[in-house]
Amino acid sequence: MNIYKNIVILTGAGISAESGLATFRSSNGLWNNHKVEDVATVEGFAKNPAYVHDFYNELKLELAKAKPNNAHLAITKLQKEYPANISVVTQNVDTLHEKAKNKNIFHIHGQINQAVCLNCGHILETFDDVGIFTTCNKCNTQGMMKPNIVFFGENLLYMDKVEKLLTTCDLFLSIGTSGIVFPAASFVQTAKYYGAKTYEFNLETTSNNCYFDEHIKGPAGTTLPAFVDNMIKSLSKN
Ligand code: BJW
Repeated sequence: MNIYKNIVILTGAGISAESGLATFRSSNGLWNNHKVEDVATVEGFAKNPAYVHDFYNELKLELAKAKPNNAHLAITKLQKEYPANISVVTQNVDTLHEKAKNKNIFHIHGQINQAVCLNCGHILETFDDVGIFTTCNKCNTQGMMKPNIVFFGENLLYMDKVEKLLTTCDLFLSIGTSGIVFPAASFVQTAKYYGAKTYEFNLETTSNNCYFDEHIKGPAGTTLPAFVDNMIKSLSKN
């Protein structure tokens, strides 16, 4: 195995599945009983913010209880024991990467434990309920807080930084994402174009499969720790 210097790890809902969290597009998916357009779009939030807040307040309770699994912990090990710049670009709004003590985490689709004030841009960090009566603790405006979740039609967070990481990485790992949602779905293409070796860890082959050099099929909680151990072992062989 090569020795890598700059590694980007893209994660999706599948990395949290073994922590008991539902993915989005499985049969019992996260949006079960809810229409995507009602709870995950700018228009849905504008139409009925109270409904959207209720949805995310409920999800927040569930995510707060979840614990990181072996896949999150494998990233911790890699970041501790492998001498490279290793960034975690996550589409997940849960905080399992933080709970596993991963470093250099970029939540491109937002975070469940944050709300953003649409009046002044202040980010409120809380696991408590947020709603249409919440007052911003910076500008004191009431009713302008939005869950800090990137809805369809909104720009992603940290994209300038992420673009730089993608164009300079020599290893790109995609873990537990269906590759359906853009622009995250195109990150592998960018990384590959700029010369990175690309790996996909998933239960199944995704629609993005032609951009991956290697597919590692199976639950990430098993496949990723084995892969990380091999990477660390390869250091002593070089
Ligand atoms: C395991 C496993 C185990 C299970 N081990 N694996 C270009 C072309 C077409 C459309 C667009 C485009 N560019 C932009 C768009 C529009 C849109 C889009 O992508 N639409 C598509 C649906 C076609 N994108 C946007 O609007 C984005 N914004 C944007 O592009 O801004 C610029 C712009 C603005 C205005 C106009 C045009 C452009 C924003 C996207 C925001 C996504 N937000 C969400 C929801 C947040 C709300 C919520 O939390 O409820 O983020 S969508 C949802 O999907 C969530 C996720 O982060 C995201 C990705 O899902 P993920 O993580 O891949 O989960 P799943 O369930 O799909 O897959 C899980 C995978 O894990 C599966 O493959 C399993 O097999 C696997 N797995 N267990 C390993 N144990």
